[in-house]
Amino acid sequence: TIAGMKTVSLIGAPTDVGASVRGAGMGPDALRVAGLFEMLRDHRFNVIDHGNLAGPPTPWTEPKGGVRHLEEVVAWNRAVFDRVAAVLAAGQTPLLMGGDHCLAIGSISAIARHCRYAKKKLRVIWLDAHTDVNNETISPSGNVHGMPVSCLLGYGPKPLIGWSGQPAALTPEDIDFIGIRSVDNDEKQTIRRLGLQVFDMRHLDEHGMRNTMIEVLQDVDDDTHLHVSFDLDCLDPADAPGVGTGVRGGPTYREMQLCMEMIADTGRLSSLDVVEINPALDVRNRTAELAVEFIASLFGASTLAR
Ligand code: B3U
Ligand code: MN
Ligand code: MN
Repeated sequence: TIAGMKTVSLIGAPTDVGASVRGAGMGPDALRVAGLFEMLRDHRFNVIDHGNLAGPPTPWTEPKGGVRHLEEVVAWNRAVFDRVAAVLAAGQTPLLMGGDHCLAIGSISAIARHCRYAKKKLRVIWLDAHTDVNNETISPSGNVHGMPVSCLLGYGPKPLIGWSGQPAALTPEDIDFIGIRSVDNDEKQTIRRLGLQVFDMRHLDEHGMRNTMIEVLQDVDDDTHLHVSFDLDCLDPADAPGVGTGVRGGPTYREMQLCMEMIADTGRLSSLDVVEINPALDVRNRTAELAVEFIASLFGASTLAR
């Protein structure tokens, strides 16, 4: 189950401002249609749907200075930051419904600030096919959804840095990546330089999800705020076709369920991003429905749980 808190606050951020493929802005409603609210309520959480945040439309212009749509990315993340901060201050559990993954900058910056005041250790689990550790100097695309980790570590476009009140919201030890199978060449250097903990698909193949999660979760304790940033392209596109940048060879349905259940078992899950669902590319809302199944497990709904 989740850490001490019984009220889950759904926050919709309907934008594809950090992506290059249109459609992730429809993610929040896809999750609502897939029954996210009802699922959580049926599992006896108090749930508040805050509706959707407002922000600028996506201009679909070319990158400037290595970044696409910087001004609009800042505006959306500001809205996310403020709402996530308010939800945490009210003692509730924020569940950000994206939107593309650039929104993790606002979400995790607010969480990092909260953790500093609440004297909690922040641990982030990044479920993704990609490491999202590009920045404006190395990104091949200029899309900010490939840069949130870098920004949170303190390297990236100036207007996106330092929101947590510290130069960096996270240190490299605070974050573990799971399911990785697409990393750009310059990202590889950054990963090595910073010593990022990347559990790629090869690691999962060789060690299995169980051993991997034991390692990831070993130092989670009562003072830990566990945040999961769940990019649906972590899954195999055969299971989750509704994503903009799918990469084949992801964890199986069963492996991902186990991952979610083992996180749930810690009892420390305290916030969640669900991002990159693209209903324009989906098949009968399958990807949002799958997301709701995994979120159920993450919130403690294992087969035999009562
Ligand atoms: N690494 C590539 C591709 C990418 C990253 N995140 C997503 N796609 N969703 C980039 O553009 O940074
Ligand atoms: Mn991502
Ligand atoms: Mn991804």
